[in-house]
Amino acid sequence: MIKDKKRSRSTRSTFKGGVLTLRRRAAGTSGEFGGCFKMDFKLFLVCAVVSLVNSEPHDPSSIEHRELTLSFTKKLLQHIQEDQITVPNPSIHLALRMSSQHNQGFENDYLLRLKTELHKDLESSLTKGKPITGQVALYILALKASCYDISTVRLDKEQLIHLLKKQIEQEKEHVAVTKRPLTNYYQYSLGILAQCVSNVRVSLHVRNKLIHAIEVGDLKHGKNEQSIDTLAMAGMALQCVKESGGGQDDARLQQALNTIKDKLLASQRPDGHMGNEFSTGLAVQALLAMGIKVSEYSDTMKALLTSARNGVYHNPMAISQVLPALHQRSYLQLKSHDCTNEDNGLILETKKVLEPMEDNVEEVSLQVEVVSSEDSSSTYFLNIPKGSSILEALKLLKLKNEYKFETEPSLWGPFLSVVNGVRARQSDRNYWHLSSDGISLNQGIDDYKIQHSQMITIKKTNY
Ligand code: B12
Repeated sequence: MIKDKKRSRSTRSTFKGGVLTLRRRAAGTSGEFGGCFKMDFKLFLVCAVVSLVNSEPHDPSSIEHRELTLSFTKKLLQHIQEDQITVPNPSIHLALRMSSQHNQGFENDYLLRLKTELHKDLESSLTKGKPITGQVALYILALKASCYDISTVRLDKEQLIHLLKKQIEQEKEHVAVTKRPLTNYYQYSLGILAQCVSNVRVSLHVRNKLIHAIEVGDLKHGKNEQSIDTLAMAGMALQCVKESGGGQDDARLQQALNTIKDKLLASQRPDGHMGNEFSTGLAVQALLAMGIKVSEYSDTMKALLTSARNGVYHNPMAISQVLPALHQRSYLQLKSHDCTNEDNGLILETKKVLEPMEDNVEEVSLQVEVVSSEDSSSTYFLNIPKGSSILEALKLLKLKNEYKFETEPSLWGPFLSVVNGVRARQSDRNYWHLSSDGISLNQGIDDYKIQHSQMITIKKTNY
C-alpha cells in the first residue's frame, strides 16, 4: 500500500507487481484532471495518476486509436517517399520501426539512406568539430530498431558506439567545467539511453552528472521553462540504467527517477497534455518505461488523439515522437527489440490531387519586431496571405531588402539562427526566441501559421 495519510477518501491505491493501480469508489469522478488543482502537492500527484490510469471507456474507441496510428505511420511513409532531398531523419525511422504496421521495402530504403546520407552528414559535422551526441544516439537507436548489428558500423574510423562514448565523455567534461553540457541535457540523456539499450555500461560519472542536473532542476528549455521533453528523455535513460543493474541501482538513482515521475505527472494540463502538445508523447513513453500504465482511455491519451485529430502533428518529427506512445511503447523496449514475424502489409494509396489555391486569399497584417538587445530593436510591417508561415513572411521582408536572416536545418525543420547579421549561437547560450503578441510560440518559423493580425517578436535571448 502507498503510504499517503492525506489520501482522498474516494481513492484507493495499491501496488501490484510494481504497477501503481488506483481505483475510484465514487461514481462521477471520471478522471477529470481539473479537480486536482486545488489539492496539496502529494494529493495532486495521486490525483494525476488516477487521471492517467482511469480505464473507464470514454469517447475515443480503440478503432479510432488504431486508425490514427495507422494514418500516422502512413504519413511518415509518405514523407520519406516524397522528401529525397533533406538528410534522412533517424527519429522517423525509429518510429516506423516501432510501429505495428510496416512497409519493409520503404523502411529498408530509408535505412540505406541513413547509412549513406546521414552517415556522411555526421562525418562532415565531426570534421567541423560540431558536437553530435544526439544525432549519433538517434542513429544508433534507429539501427537497433532495424536489428542491425551496430558493431559493424564505423564512423570516422571508429565503431559508432565508441564514438558515442567519446561524445558523451566530452559532454561530461563540459558539465564539469561549465556546469552545462556541450549540447543540452536532452542529447546527453539520448546518449545515455542509446549506450544503455546497446548493452554498453554507462559510466558512473556520466550518469551522476545527469542525476545532479535533475536534483538542482537544471533540465530547462531556454532560460526558465522546465523541459518536459528533457525530463522524459532523462527518465528513459535512467530507467534503462537502473534495469541494467551492475551496482548502479542505488538510492540516488531511484530518487532522481521519482523526481522525474512526479514532475511529469505534475506537468499535466487541464486538457490532458503533459507540458505541451509536443512533449506529451515523450512524457507518455517515459511513464510507460517506468512501469506506469497509461491507459488508452486516460486523459493524456485522449489529449494526444484530440491534438492529432486537430492536425497539430503535421511536422514529421512531431509524429515520430508521438507514434511510439500511441502504440504504448517506449524507446527502452529497443533493448530487446525483435524483428522477426513482422507485418509487411502496409501499402500507400496514391496521393490525393491538391485543390487549386483560391484566388482571393484574405490578407492579414503582421508586425515583426526584432529585439537584438535591451536598447536595440526594429519593427517591420507587412500584409501577408492568411495562413502564411513566419518563414514566408520573413522571406517577403528579405525580398524587399528590409530584413536579413539565415536558418540552419534541423530534425524539426529550419531553426532561425541569424537575424540582420546577428548570430545567436548554442556555444554562447543564445538563441532567437519567438513569440506572438507576447506569448512564447511552441512551434518554429516554418510550422507556425499566421491566421490573424498579430505581432511576432524575435528576441535574442540568453539561457
Ligand atoms: C534543446 C532544445 C532547444 C534549445 C536548442 C539549443 C541547445 N541548447 O541545444 C533552445 C533553447 C535554443 C531551443 C529553442 C527553441 N525551441 Co526547442 N527544443 C529543444 C529540445 C529540448 C531538444 C532538441 C534536441 O537537442 N534534439 C536532439 C537533436 C539530435 O536533434 P536536432 O534536430 O539536431 O536538434 C536541434 C534542433 O532541434 C534545434 N531546435 C531546438 N528547438 C527547436 C525548435 C524548432 C521549431 C526548430 C526548427 C529547431 C529546434 O536545436 C537542436 C540543437 O541544435 C526539443 C525537445 C524535443 N522534443 O525534441 C525542444 C523543441 C524542439 N523546441 C521547441 C520550440 C517550440 C522551440 C522554440 C521555437 C521556442 C521559442 N518560442 O522560441 C525555439 C526555436 C526558435 C528558433 N530560433 O528557431 C519545440 C518544437 C515543437 C514544434 N512543433 O516545432 C520542442 C519540441 C519543445 C516542445 N515540446 O515544445 N530549443
